[in-house]
Amino acid sequence: MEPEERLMSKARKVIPGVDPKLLIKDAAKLLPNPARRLFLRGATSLGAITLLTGCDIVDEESAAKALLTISRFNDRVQALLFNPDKLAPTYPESAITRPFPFNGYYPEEDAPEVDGETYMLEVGGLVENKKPWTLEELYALPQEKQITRHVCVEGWSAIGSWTGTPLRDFLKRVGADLTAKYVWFQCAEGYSNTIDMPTALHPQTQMTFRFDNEILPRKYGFPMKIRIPTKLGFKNPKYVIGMHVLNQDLGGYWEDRGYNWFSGI
Ligand SMILES: Nc1nc2c(c(=O)[nH]1)N[C@H]1C(S)=C(S)[C@@H](COP(=O)(O)O)O[C@H]1N2
Ligand SMILES: [Mo]
Repeated sequence: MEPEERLMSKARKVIPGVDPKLLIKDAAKLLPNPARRLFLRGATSLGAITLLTGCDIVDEESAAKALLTISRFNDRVQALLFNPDKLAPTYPESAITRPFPFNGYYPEEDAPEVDGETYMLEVGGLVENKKPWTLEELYALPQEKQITRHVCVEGWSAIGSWTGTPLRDFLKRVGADLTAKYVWFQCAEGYSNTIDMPTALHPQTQMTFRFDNEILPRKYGFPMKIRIPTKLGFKNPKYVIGMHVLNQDLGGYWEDRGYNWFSGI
């Protein structure tokens, strides 16, 4: 199904009294500057919004379509603005949020229980060495710690401590084609997501094995998650069982449900 169709099939009823112009302006506020400023300056009338998004906003459906256009505009602009060398802020130990929130598309007690003894990380796609990795082999990789902020679109953020091996070192080690466009992650419970190669190669993008100096607990993604401090929470897959280097965008759980793809912060 195309994202448009997905969105349309999920579109709610028209809410009486909701001003489509305000709705679009709220969405545009999520754009990074200077795109936000440019967009808001142009979007001063409904006529201008129609021109910018190509949609005549008459009901919830056309508003959703316009939002998708803004989201894609957002993706393009953010991909252009993404600086592969710019680091996300780091924090002292004292800033760590305790307890750190759990989030998933299900309650915490339904989080997958992965058996570390039999776990194998599958590595596929455009890589020279497709040998699967045991947890013991992964734990033997060089590791570093980062204390960074996790931002979730659902409206919370928290500072955590994650330890693991830089994803770019792992990709080089397995002979990944670093000119490929994407890395797609598969998770134990069916979650998945795709990141672009510049993000995969960002120095702070990490294959994480420990949280707060302890073995990564079940709720935070045991045995391995991908920590990306330059991306929103949903772009940080937990319970990762497969990693595939691809030139094709396979999307992901939330990406397929209309969240904007790039989702940088
Ligand atoms: N496998 C998997 N990874 C996932 C999710 C999920 O439901 N399943 N939720 C995402 C979302 S929306 C957020 S905010 C973070 C939450 O991570 P945390 O539980 O460590 O706070 O995980 C992300 N990665
Ligand atoms: Mo999230």
